[in-house]
Amino acid sequence: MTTPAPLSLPPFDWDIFCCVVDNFGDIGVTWRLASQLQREGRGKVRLWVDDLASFARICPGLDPAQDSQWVEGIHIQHWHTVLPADVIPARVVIEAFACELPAPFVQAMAEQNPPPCWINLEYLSAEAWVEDCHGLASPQRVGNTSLNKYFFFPGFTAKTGGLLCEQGLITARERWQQDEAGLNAYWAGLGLAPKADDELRISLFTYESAALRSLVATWCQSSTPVTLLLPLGRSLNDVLIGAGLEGATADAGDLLQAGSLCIKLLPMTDQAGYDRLLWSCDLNLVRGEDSFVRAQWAARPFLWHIYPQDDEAHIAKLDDFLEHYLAALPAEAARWLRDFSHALNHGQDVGELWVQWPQYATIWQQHARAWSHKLLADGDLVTRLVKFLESRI
Ligand code: TRH
Repeated sequence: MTTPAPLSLPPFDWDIFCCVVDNFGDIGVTWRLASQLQREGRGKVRLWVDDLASFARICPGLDPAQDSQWVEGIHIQHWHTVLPADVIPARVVIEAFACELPAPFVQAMAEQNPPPCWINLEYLSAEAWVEDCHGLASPQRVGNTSLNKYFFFPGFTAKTGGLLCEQGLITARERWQQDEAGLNAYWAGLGLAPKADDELRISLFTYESAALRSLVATWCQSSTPVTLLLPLGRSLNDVLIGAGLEGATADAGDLLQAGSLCIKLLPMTDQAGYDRLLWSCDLNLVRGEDSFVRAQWAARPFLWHIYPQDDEAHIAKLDDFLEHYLAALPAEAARWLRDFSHALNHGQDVGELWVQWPQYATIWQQHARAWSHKLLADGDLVTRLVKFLESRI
């Protein structure tokens, strides 16, 4: 899958710069964007990444030891302080999440005629001010000239940049979720029996939270079987404590049992593999930005463990999202889900809330499907981005 970079590079249409702040979200979003642009024939893409080791965790085809390489038709460039000689900027330059572009690269942009369109792709947020700032230009002084940098905000409404969703994803999901034999084969591939009628399968990819301990403990006491699909990572310790398995050896592939709860430990896979996990489960607990978006495309109930910020800024962001997400639900179900989301994100005991799952599961399932459909009504992020660029270039 990985091929060494040829000596001379083609002209690029897109340069995307990604600085991995922590975890996998920054690279997760930029890799999805790069892949979609490439696959949908939007031109040649070069992705600059400062941390190839993190990238390789979600992209097994990548060799972190190589400075530059082609993966799935995209040129991956390890982003060092020193740029490769004679680098020519692409027609569109995207700095992800306000990562600062290297000064010599910006200089090279200013020397192009016409200069590239410069986009700052921002973090996803449902806050109201995003609509006012989406698409705004910020003039940047470069030597004797000035370049406009445009703010592009993903979001949940028509006045924002929308959400990343590649063409054909929803059709693929529908096919997957309706293919019972295929699902059974998928579970068998993970070493699991077909899902029983009364069983719940739940994926969990969150940060550390004491709330997980109470949730897992409740699942252990459940009157019906629960299978937890757990990619190894930051949630593991709380899950083990909740299940009373603290200190147990826990390796990818292991199957642990605690009362009614069966825990299947999974290795991290590529992003397509993670999508399939989300599509296959009855409920997904997700986090950050990209897994949060993908859970919405899974059209299944999900709980969002938002990326924690200082001074609780994330709770206001959670509420702004819930304002949209819960709007179409009956008041009682919406209240329950809001309480559940808050308790999860405040690290509180969620056992009592979980007990009400059977009461709200069906309406939540229907809502998840309608929500996924509604989100795409005004087009996906790449469609909106291309339209935006056409109006600027
Ligand atoms: O990993 P995250 O917590 O990432 C982030 C970063 O911390 C970032 O700095 C922060 O600002 C942002 O969250 C909000 O969560 P996220 O965004 O869900 O990214 C996880 C990525 O990992 C996503 O692209 C899905 C991918 N993934 C796989 O590809 N395979 C897997 O097996 C799993 C579990 C995840």
